[in-house]
Amino acid sequence: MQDPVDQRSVHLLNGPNLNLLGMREPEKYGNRTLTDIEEDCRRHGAALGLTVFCRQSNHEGVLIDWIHQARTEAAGIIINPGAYSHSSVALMDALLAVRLPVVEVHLTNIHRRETFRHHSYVSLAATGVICGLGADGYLAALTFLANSLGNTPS
Ligand code: CA2
Repeated sequence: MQDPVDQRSVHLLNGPNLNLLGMREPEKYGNRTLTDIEEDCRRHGAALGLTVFCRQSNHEGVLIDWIHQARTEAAGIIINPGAYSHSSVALMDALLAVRLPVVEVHLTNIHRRETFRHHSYVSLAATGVICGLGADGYLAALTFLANSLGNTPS
């Protein structure tokens, strides 16, 4: 029999090009590297009683495999799908299939940017969407999941 899902585990997934954070276009995406942001998320998650597993990929299929993996290992998903938000029906289908709480995060306010960024397929599978708050958006997503999963710090 499969192990029960760890109700305190959250998988944080970042999509294409987000490995470049802090190295290019700081005026748009900020100075912090993805490693900095992931460390903050693990620390904030721990204070909320959550274990946060962080991964980034530039490949759609890899992200889909990780979403499937979250089905049996995580209580919730936080995902910044990058540009795949605006194109990937496959990511949307994967997120719908796993039936977990999903928070979609964008560093920038996608509604103040080019028209093609205004629509996200992933939003159709998300419990909620946070955009425009920079890296704080990930922390807000963790706070939401901790509250909705009923976790308390140990
Ligand atoms: O605002 C966001 O978080 C986005 O998901 C970022 C994506 C963009 O395609 C989405 O429309 C909104 C782009 C990620 C690119 O990341 C970079 C980071 C540093 C330097 C260059 C790109």
